[in-house]
Amino acid sequence: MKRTASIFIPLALLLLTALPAAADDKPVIVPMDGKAVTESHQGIGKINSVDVKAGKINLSHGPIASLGWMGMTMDFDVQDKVLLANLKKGQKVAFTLIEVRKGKYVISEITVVK
Ligand SMILES: [Cu+2]
Repeated sequence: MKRTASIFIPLALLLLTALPAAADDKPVIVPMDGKAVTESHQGIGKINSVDVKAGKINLSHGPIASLGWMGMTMDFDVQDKVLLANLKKGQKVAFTLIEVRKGKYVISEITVVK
């Protein structure tokens, strides 16, 4: 009796956990249109100015192939002003851009490189 029960309890638990999991599979599927995935782009640049209050940084950046951008000097908004806390004019940086709305790219990550 004891032996039988010890086999059936794990089996019953397996069934109980497996069934709801199978039912939940559908909503978890990642849509194929890619909207659930945030595409990001990598760039390298040199800092011309930093405005922590405004959350802006001016960079002279190299080409960003994944966006079809040539190298240029421009202002970027940052996703979080905290990203600018320790950055200074003249530093070389590696940064990541994400598209927050159509055609609007902001810096989501930025680190000083040597
Ligand atoms: Cu640019």
